[in-house]
Amino acid sequence: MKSLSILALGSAVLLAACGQNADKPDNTAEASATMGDMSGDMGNMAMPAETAKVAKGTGTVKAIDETAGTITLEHGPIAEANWPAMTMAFKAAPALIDSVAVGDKVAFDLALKDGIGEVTAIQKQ
Ligand SMILES: [Cu+2]
Repeated sequence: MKSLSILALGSAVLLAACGQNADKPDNTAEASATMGDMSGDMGNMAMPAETAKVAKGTGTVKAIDETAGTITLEHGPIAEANWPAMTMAFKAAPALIDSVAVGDKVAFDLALKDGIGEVTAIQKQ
């Protein structure tokens, strides 16, 4: 009888301990920190391969911002990005920005990531 009740007591304590562990704020924080790290790593590795695609477009240079590293293009529809014609600013490398002027009609390549396009090539037409 004695040993039985010790066993029962023992498992009750174990169960309580388990419940406590699961609800411990420390555990939760650890778990979400790990999740955050994982998704950060996955994001870095997976995004370029998964979502970067190249789109081609034509348009007119409306503005150039060398400080921000952007070219504003009034561009025609870009099917690859599901974009209608519009005017918007794109990131671009300094060499590309220097190669065009406001008012130029241009053909350009875009690298598309997460719905954001970066000009990777641009030629005056
Ligand atoms: Cu656009």
